[in-house]
Amino acid sequence: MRDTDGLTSEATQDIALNTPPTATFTVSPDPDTPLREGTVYTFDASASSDAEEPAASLEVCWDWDNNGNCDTAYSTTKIATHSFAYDDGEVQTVRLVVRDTYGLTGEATRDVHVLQDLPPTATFTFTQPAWNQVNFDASASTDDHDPPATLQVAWDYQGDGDLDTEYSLLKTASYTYPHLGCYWPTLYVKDTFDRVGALPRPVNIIPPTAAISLTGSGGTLNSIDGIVQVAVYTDTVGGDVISNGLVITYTPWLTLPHDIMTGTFVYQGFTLSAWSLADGQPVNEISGTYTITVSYDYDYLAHVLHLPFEEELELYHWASGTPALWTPVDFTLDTATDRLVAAASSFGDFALVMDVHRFYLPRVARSN
Ligand SMILES: [Ca+2]
Ligand SMILES: [Ca+2]
Ligand SMILES: [Ca+2]
Ligand SMILES: [Ca+2]
Repeated sequence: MRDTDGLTSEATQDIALNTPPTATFTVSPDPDTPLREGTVYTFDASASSDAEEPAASLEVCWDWDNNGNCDTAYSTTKIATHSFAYDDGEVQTVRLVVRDTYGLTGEATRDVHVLQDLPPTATFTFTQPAWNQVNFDASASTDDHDPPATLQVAWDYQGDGDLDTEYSLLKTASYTYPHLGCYWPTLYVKDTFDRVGALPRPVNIIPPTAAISLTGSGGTLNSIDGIVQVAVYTDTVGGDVISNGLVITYTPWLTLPHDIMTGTFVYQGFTLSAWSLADGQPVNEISGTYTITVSYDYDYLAHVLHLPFEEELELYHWASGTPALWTPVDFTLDTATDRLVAAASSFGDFALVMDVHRFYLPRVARSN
């Protein structure tokens, strides 16, 4: 200061000047090298500094998406981890905020490059060493990042949406189906990022065609998974044969796919060609009208297989000729005794058909 006389005086005072911290951080692994989404990065702000105070007293917060709002609370802990989703961007910017004890802040940002991680491509083959046994092999499944050996697989054998196995590195499985039908077993493949790819494939669980040739005078036929009961009867009046008939009982029925009758299951094609009556005379050599009665197991079909089947029953007879045809045979359904009764004027190949494909397929979204 200087007064009007030119005299001066001086004084000094310490002014506390505070400066913002210097923010800096490292990222591991290298954020400039694109890595699959989900990779866990370690962020280390330990090298941040301040002119007035030690680093230990500085607080940091992390703004993972650089939207101006910290996603972590301020903390003196300088190390944090975070991972990124590809959906949020191929390049994502992380912002560090460093705060000194006076509340001044410094900031730094780094870009992290992210690669998409797709679900595995599920694929499998299968073999059927027996008609109801299926061996599955998913080893050809692949992933965009993980080698096949690290992929885990699980199986839904029916395609009903419920997994029947745990996830496992083992790529093969085997299953024996308790019931015939067309199933959509579904493979689920999971990569190390827990992304899951799935594939359903249709599998027909159908017994092989049983050769049904009614020969001899016995009353039973051995078939693939059951016994067909056959009975023959003859009505006579005054020693003359007036009526011949067969009763066929099969529980449960076999099924066989029939190319000619597309879209249906054929239950027990049976041949009535060489049955002998008690007197030794072959049935098919007796002229006239024959009664064919087929008994069905209502409880099994309706309550075990849950088939509303009775209205779907059809009886066909194979008519040779050019072209040979399956022709429908009229019949009467006796729901009281669970029998189907038809009259035929000739023997040959018959097929009992249930148009049940609409009901019996498992609940599954068809891929076509
Ligand atoms: Ca400071
Ligand atoms: Ca944020
Ligand atoms: Ca993947
Ligand atoms: Ca299942």
